[in-house]
Amino acid sequence: MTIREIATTPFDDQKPGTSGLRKKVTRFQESGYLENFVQAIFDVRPDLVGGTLVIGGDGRYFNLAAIQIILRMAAANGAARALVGQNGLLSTPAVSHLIRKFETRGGIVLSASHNPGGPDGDFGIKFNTPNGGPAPESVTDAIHKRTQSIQKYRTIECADIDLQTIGRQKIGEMTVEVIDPVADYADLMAELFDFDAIRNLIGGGTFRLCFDAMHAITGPYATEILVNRLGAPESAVINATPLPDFGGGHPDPNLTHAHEAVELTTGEDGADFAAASDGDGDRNMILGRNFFVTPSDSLAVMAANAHLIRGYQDGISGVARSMPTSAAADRVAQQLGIEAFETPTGWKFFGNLLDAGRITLCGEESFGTGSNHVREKDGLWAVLFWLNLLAVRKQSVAQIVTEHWATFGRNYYTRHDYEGVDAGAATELMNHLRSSLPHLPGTHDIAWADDFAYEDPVDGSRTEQQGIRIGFEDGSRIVYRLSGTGTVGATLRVYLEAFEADTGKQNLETQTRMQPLIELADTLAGIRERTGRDAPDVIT
Ligand code: VG1
Ligand code: CO
Repeated sequence: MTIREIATTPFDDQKPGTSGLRKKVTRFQESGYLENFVQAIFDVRPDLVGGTLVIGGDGRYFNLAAIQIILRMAAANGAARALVGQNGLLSTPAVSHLIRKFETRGGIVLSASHNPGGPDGDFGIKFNTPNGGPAPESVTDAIHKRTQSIQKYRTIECADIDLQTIGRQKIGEMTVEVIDPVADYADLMAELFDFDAIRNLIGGGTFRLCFDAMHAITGPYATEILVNRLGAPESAVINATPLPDFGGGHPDPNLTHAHEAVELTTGEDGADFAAASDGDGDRNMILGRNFFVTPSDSLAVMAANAHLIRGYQDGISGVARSMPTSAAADRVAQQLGIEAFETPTGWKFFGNLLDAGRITLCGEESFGTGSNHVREKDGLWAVLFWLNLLAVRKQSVAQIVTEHWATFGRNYYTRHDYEGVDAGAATELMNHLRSSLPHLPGTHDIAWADDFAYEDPVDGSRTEQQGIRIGFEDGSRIVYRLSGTGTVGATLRVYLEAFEADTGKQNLETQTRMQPLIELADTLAGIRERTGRDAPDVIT
């Protein structure tokens, strides 16, 4: 087989965002677009020559075509071996686990996560480093820089690899191993959690659970783990077949998009437990009967109860949360006498802390929780953690969370998203806030205000302009930032948090409780006026 060098010219929009490069499928289908980015990865990671690479994606439209292109390029660039999920499927946490388990030189994840799929939807690509985690900014910056001057990419002429059959094939000198996407991951879960206890809980005949895979990657994983290994009825996993367009849905596990799970838990005879995950399987939403656990609370509850779970029974070293995530986990860390970290949005910022053993658990308000078992957030891991906890504590989801609030106080929390707003108007809004920072303290009971910057305590790297934070005298907080994962216009995220220690006031409806802060968020930033929007598109 002949290796070919194809002349190409740079694209000016290949800067990775919060989690890899995400664009419309149609952009990725342009000749050379995917190839340039992939070649840039090989150009800045010379250790991939002679090494093994994990490759897989969430099954969305263009996944299979992209994998064939990447396999040819990997062979042409001298990789020795590629591990590929059967049918091109691998969840993001499973990729992370495989990189670590087989000590590969990295992995390529094909996903645009919760963004809609299909020919008119979104696609994405991300490189993960040998620790299993998303590449840090030093690496994504290098890849981006390389895309700006790229002149050729390498590929090989050969027939498509058969991705349906498990086993070994060859492209030139490179071995392609098509592997079971689920088995290794399911084994890891069985090590961390008490499957016997969970089986007793969900196989007892009275406990009712539902997992919504949203026609995305977690279907096969949930079926193997919850049904085959833990004895849940097959009907407990809904929308279990991954589809290239996610059945036309929006695979985002929140109260708006995962409404089926919400409805199943609503009412007096609602299910005891329901959960959902996103396109690539790294997010989770946890629900009890008539009860929604905010992701920020979920992290805090996990930290407070980790010692009850087999994989964490020796205690946790520390906990980290992304900056916009509520401070609920910080209160737990304080009581446990462990370190708490506040990082910029995006899982890549947890990697160093996990590698250094400074933290065991970490999470984001955006329905992401995880631990040192991999270097990505992990949707099914969170579901199993909760099921294990319910089995051990023999209480309902609502009881566990309300007891948690009684002990630590409640951080009321909500996020308001304004999607697809005019990019110029969004930038002006942020600039206006940035310039008003020095004048804010002293007005509206504001105690402090800043533009969040993070200095990584492990490698000393500094990341600036990560969101405007406004803190109030009573501990409340408003955060504004622009999304780094969207593909159309700008998305403004407004994060609101208020602390309540009084148990008598911990059961109010969140939006009602937060109304004064919501109003003030608009007054300070001029959201309605600047975006022309009367209300947010999504409230979580
Ligand atoms: C969003 C979330 C962020 C998360 C990122 C990737 O980013 O807010 O917390 O890490 O998505 O998650 P942004 O920049 O749009 O706010 V996933 O499941 O899309 O890989
Ligand atoms: Co995701």
